[in-house]
Amino acid sequence: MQRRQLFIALATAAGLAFGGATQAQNYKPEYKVSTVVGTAFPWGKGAEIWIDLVRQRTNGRINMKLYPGVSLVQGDQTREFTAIRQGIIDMAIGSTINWSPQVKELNLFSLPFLMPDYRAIDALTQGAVGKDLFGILDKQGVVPLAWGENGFRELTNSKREVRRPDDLKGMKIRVVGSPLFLATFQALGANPTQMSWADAQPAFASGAVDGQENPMSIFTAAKLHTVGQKNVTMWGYVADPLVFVVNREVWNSWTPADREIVRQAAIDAGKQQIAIARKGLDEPGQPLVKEIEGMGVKVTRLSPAERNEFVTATRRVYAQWKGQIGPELVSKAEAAIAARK
Ligand code: X2X
Repeated sequence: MQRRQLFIALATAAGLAFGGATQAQNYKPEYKVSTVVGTAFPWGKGAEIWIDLVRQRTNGRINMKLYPGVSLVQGDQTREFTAIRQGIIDMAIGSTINWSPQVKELNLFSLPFLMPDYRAIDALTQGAVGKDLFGILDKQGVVPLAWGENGFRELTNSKREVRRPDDLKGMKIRVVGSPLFLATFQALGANPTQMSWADAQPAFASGAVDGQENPMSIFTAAKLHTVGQKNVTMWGYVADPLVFVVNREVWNSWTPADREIVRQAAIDAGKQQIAIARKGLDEPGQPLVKEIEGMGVKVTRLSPAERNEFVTATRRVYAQWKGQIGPELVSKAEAAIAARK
């Protein structure tokens, strides 16, 4: 090596080392990751996978820490999205339901009986509609990276078997998030009440509310059968995807290479998380449902005609909210679902 070349090589190495050090100085010692539920749930497991992948792939440059129970916003999950924008939260895996008060288009997934099966969810999140929604989130000031899944939300209660809308009459049902949930349950003749997840569990235990709707993986991990929820109706009326996001300023503070690592880790974690969320539900015989029946829970499966009564009872709410969400986006979603493989 000639002296000049040697000099360049040394200067480059020093520059890299120096650059690395400056870079690391801009990095925070810890990045706060918000979720509603912890690692006993598929949702929290997804966060754990993301955190571990990022730590490994950045050699610890990006150190994420999980704050479950939306503790960074005192348990008020409908304030999570605003807190991410403000930088109170650095990173999050959030449910579309919880962010829908700020991002009205996310109500799409809460339109009653829009998505008949898992392939319908995929047709939206993995297709053009998913891209549109990421564009909307981006415009609202957060950086969306990947999709995950909470799941199809089934109806549970402590009172009686629910087979028809009539069975819901006067039942006090806990819901979260946007007014669309209130409208849906009012249309069904129930008495919905909005409440955070933190407040809901004691309310089931005390009998202050009769019922709720959540994915079966939440039901089992939270042991809702031990707080009186002895009746389950498998109606799959809505499903909430999860979204992996980063606060915009935090994102901009990272090197392009590290951004790519965090994005790819979110995509990988999201895929694994969705598989965990569907475990026992998207396979023949639905072993998770059998497990729940084994806990002394009455599980009701609706015939197509029975399910249709719930669909009919909520059609007006669907039509009204299609207008509020954006008729174009909803029509695009309907077409993607109709064309699903
Ligand atoms: O509060 C709920 O029902 C939960 C845990 O499913 C969400 O955060 C949407």
